[in-house]
Amino acid sequence: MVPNNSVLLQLAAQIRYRIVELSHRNHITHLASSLSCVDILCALYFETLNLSLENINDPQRNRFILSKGHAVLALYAVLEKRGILSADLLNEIGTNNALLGEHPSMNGIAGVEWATGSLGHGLSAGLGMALAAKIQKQSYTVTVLLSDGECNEGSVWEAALFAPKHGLKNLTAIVDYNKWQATGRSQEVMSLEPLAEKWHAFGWNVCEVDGHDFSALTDALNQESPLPKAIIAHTVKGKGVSFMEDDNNWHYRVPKKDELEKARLELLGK
Ligand SMILES: Cc1ncc(C[n+]2csc(CCOP(=O)(O)OP(=O)(O)O)c2C)c(N)n1
Repeated sequence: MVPNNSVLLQLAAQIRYRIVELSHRNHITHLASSLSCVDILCALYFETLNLSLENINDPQRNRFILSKGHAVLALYAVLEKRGILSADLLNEIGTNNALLGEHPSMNGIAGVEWATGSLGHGLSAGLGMALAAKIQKQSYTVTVLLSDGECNEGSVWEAALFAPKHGLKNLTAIVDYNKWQATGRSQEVMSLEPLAEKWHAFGWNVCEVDGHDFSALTDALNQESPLPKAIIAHTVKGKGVSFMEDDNNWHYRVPKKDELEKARLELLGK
């Protein structure tokens, strides 16, 4: 059953707290990058992708690639909430000899389709999968989540050229457009605007949404199109924790004990 918006809000808050807690506990960075895309991942994993423990290794499953691999905490926390990844494994993330590292790696982990972290490669990997599905007449879809800074990479635009040429209507690219990169505002580091027009000019079906609005995200994800789809999701880096929102220091900082407590109060109300 698809959860309603208030249930999704609750799930997203719990997932955000789990991310903050893991960052504090195991000193995992890129916290704000993870918080930015939680609502997008919730819309995907709780509403549209139809992925569960039962079908996660099914050859017909829909594929998802977190191309902005540094936001690994968000992916793993959602997989955990979905019952696909165990809490024990996740608790060890980033520690010595742990199976889970600070970027997604397949390593036999169900739910990770591609090792990412070196920005700019996820879309090409995803379109290869989408092309394979088309050639083999399979009906699965492929969704790739990119960051805005990642769109500085030429390889993203090579992939953007390729997908419409091959009519990959089973491919969706989502850009988590939080307007920040590692070292500053995206607009100042490398202006992407007009971003939607660029994807449109490359031949994609484009829509822009509030990346924290579940209904808008779900509508965009469910839209049928004869073209590959690009969803420009406007987001806030650090979303959900007031003192992290739109503060790029949280790209690298990890929360101290008192900051964890503050975040818990805000997210869980206790
Ligand atoms: C090819 C490559 N170059 C550099 C990095 C180091 N790096 C990690 S995150 C990041 C940029 C973060 O900004 P953005 O990609 O927009 O993602 P956000 O964290 O804002 O969601 C960079 C340059 C990388 N992971 N891969």
